[in-house]
Amino acid sequence: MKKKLGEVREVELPQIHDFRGDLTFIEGNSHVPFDIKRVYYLYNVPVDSERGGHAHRDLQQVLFALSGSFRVKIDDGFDTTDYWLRDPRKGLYISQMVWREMDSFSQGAVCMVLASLPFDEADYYRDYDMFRQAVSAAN
Ligand code: T46
Repeated sequence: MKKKLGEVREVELPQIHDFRGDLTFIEGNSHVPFDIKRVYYLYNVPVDSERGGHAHRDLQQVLFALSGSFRVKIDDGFDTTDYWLRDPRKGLYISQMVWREMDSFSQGAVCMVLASLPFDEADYYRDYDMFRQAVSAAN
């Protein structure tokens, strides 16, 4: 039986709606399944840009489209799935050991990412074959 090392799932956040507009909030270890150690965001992204193209050894993240939309292509070493992020209340949780690529950014799209760890280049698999070898080694 195949042993997946990673997990991907959609996360839905609370929304407080009144006549002044909408408010959504995020609490670590509650709405996202980790302590939030870092927040970063992608903006001024050209519509033909391709980002990602890596996996992480330990890092967990949740991605949100705060504005606009984009596609996240997921590969856990066995299966591939495309997700579209376009609703600021709905995020995509991506655990360690999941390859992700992002494209099809709409004009003005803003991607906010909540991360479980500080930035560490050593945590990245930026070579797809090395990522696949690591998944195979665990099976
Ligand atoms: C991911 C997707 C969604 C830093 O110095 N600190 C940081 O916190 C980050 C995220 C990046 N950087 C540096 C590393 C590179 O020299 O910024 C440069 C661009 O990073 P990268 O090419 O990894 O950017 P993306 O958009 O391809 O990927 C990023 C995250 O790195 C990645 O974890 O899942 O956003």
